Amino acid sequence: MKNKLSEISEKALNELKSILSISELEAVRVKYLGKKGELTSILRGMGALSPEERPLIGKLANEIREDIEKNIEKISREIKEKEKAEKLEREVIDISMPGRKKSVGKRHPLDLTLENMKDIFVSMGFSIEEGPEVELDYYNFEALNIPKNHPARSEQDTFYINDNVVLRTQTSPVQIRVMENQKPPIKMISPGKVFRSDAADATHSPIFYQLEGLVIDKGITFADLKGTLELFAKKMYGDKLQTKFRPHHFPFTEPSAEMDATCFVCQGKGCRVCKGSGWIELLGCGMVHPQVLRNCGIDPEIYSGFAFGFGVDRMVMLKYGIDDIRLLYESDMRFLNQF
Ligand code: 2U9
Repeated sequence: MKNKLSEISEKALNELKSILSISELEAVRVKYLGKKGELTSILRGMGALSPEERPLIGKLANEIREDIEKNIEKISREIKEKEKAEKLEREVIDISMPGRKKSVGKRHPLDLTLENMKDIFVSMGFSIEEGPEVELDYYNFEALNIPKNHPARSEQDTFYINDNVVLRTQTSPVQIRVMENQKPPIKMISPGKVFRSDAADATHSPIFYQLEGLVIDKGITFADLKGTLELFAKKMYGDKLQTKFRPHHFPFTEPSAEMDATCFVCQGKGCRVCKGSGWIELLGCGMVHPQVLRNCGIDPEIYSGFAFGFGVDRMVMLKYGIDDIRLLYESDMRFLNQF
């Protein structure tokens, strides 16, 4: 029995020397010290020993068990420490490596320009009004003096939802809704998205931005229109800017005009942006047509007013020298990162 125990002890300690992993270590523990392990079986068979032999063999068996357990514990610690060191080695940080660049969001040039324009109009006492982008044909056309079969309808390729509902082709329906709901004096702008079923090219996009304005009160004249729009242009592009008005035609204003301003790039000398003319077309405008006032329940014998409209995309393109409107809607970071 004694010899058997020494044999087991020697065999176990020998096996433990070549152990490399915790799972191998556990297998050795089970093999010798587990419920059905070799040492455990010996201890179970001790009943057959003589009463003199039993305590001696028992003591020896316990010593061997403790010895094997201590060895297992020691090897387990060593393996765990080795694994930890290897893990740390793998996790070494190369502090000389260049960091990852954080990409920070940018304001879109359309948004920057819109904010700039809105700030100026608010400083001049205008309120900002909004309305639906899906609009009744009545508000988008009829109320603005553009009946069915009017040539202006075919000029504006419209997205029709059905016979009575369209995607608004201008922000003017917002002004109609305000006039229906508010009594003059009215002094408002309506910035927003508009839609036209144009094929996209360098100067056309099916979505673009307009900023329109409306002023209605007693005694409003074309002089108010000129003064207001010239002041706006000077606040936007600088005091030296000059303006001129050319006659034009819109169904919703009479008389109508377009306002040009001296080129803000070359101050009127002539350059690439103004195509050598020294002038840039900034906006359309006019005195609100009496029929449009009547359509909204405002008596044109008592009230008069002026209206104007900017293409905001055009403002952005002129300001930054952008020659293709599609760049404003493609969300290409190589383009957007320049602002
Ligand atoms: C009401 C009455 C009159 C709005 C106006 C323009 C002139 C104009 C263009 C600018 C460039 C459209 O985006 S664009 O192509 N707009 O020239 N807009 S007067 O007149 C109104 C609006 C509402 C009730």
